[in-house]
Amino acid sequence: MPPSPPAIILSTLNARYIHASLGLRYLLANMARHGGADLRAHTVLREFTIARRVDEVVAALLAELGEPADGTPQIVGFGVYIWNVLPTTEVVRRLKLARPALKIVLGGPEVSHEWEGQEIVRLADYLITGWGDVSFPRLCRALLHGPKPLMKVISGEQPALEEIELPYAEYSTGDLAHRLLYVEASRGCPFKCEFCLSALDKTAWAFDLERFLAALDELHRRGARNFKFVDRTFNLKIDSSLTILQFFLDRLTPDLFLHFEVIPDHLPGRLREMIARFPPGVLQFEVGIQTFNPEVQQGISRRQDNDQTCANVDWLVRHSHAHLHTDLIFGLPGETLSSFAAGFDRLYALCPHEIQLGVLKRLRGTPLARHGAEDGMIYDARPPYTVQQTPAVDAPTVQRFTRLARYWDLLANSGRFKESLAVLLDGPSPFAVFLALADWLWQTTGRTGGLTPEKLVDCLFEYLTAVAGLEAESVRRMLLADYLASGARANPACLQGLLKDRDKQVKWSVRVLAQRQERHSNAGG
Ligand code: B12
Ligand code: SF4
Repeated sequence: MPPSPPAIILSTLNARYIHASLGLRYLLANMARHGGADLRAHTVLREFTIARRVDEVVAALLAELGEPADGTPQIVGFGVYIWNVLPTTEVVRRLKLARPALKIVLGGPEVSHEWEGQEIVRLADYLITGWGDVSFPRLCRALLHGPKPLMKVISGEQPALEEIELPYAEYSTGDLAHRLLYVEASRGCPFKCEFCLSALDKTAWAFDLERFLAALDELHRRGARNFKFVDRTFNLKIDSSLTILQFFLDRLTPDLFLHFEVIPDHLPGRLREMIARFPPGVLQFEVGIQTFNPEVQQGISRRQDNDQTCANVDWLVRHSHAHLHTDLIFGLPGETLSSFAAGFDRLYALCPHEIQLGVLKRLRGTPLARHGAEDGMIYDARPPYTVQQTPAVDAPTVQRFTRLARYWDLLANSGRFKESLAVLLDGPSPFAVFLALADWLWQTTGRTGGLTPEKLVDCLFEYLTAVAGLEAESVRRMLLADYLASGARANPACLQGLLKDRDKQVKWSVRVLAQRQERHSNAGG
């Protein structure tokens, strides 16, 4: 007998394969407790990526649904996010055309707010806004066994966290081996930054630590070594942060990797001591700074002690082995190009490992909506709703910055041009220098995509010699060291001849690297 088709499919289009959906695993893990054992047995999880063609997603789902016995209802639940709402809308449209009786249930942050008028909501049968852990199983139970739900839009129940089953057993062996494992010690955030969806949360709710760590222990026992915490503020309750870090310190191995999002101005001594105990390569912190401009911070209700922030970033860079990703947002209400530049320069001086440059987005439901068109804030109407212009920054400047951010990723955040950029950006305003380089790159190449590492080497050579006026031979040596250290092995035009005897060059670059690392560790005290 062929296996009977599932009654319920949980599906989503992830940003990339490496990102496994934690939200859907919560729903799956709670099917038995809040829907009934029979429901769990008839539910499957099917993830795709946004790179997959819509017709292939539809075909895969239809094949999975098979031909149900007469009258048996089937349900597909979609997790809808800013990165997948457009293709998911098409998937839903085609599924409903192919199988009108299919019940489509939506959930996720993109359809939890301002859902009125959204095409995907119009096409679907049901929408659960907010948390779906308990409400989705209950809705499925009602759809399969009655009574028929009265409302199309259901406000997701937000139970005490003890009533939610943890989802970690739903990570498969394949997930453990190949994907980022998202984990969550707490939900929500007590802060109110207006551009952020978490500003809508009343507070942060913490899962019982003992229960959470037991689940992590089980994951670790199954071989998981790569954990990405989705907690909005990992360093909110220091006792919990310490317990979690100690848990990993007790299981320290060279392949362990931990990612946390932290607020920048809260790093008390005992947390510093704990962080300092981790060797290189284990900790990665995402440090949201967003802006150093106090007026802008006030305008978006973001509380942040800038001096404390700088002191903490400086301490982390100098005294810990944590890898720091710091974030800045361009286009916040009241931020000008020059005030942003001042913030960038202040951050750059602290030498974080990466500065991630984002452009403001007006996420559905966020309080940022109060800074609207009547105040001169213009956003793209399509996802991801990026700001187009503000009273302080005109549209060409936003586009100019967007190009700069792309070049910054290629040249700085890629880590491919460490030596060369350090020399170029050494001066009173690294931002101004990089902006000039970005403008030149745009004028010269006319594109921000499809630039190979070799093309970038040649562009930088031309810029550093012809525009910045640096001496050609020393520029060549710097670029060569960077190029070899990056591991690339093709043939940029400006390095012709120098790459002939590769073995010799590789040894030379290893020596340069060793000297550089020595310099870094000395600088780190
Ligand atoms: C992991 C993550 C990512 C991953 C992608 C993950 C993936 N699966 O592909 C990466 C790092 C790529 C990413 C990128 C971005 N992200 Co992101 N990301 C997150 C993060 C940190 C965790 C998501 C998560 O697992 N949460 C935990 C689970 C339990 O919550 P949940 O997913 O919301 O699921 C619950 C409910 O939504 C609901 N639910 C979910 N699915 C379903 C399905 C059904 C049927 C039902 C009924 C209910 C339901 O029930 C779940 C349990 O209660 C969240 C912040 C956060 N802590 O939530 C931001 C978040 C989702 N991201 C956000 C944003 C804005 C972005 C970016 C645009 C940021 C940027 N670069 O500017 C990019 C876009 C990427 C792109 N390619 O375009 C916003 C989302 C806004 C939105 N409307 O979707 C969030 C909420 C952060 C914020 N600022 O507030 N992100
Ligand atoms: S930006 Fe960070 S601190 Fe501010 S509300 Fe969002 S999660 Fe909380």
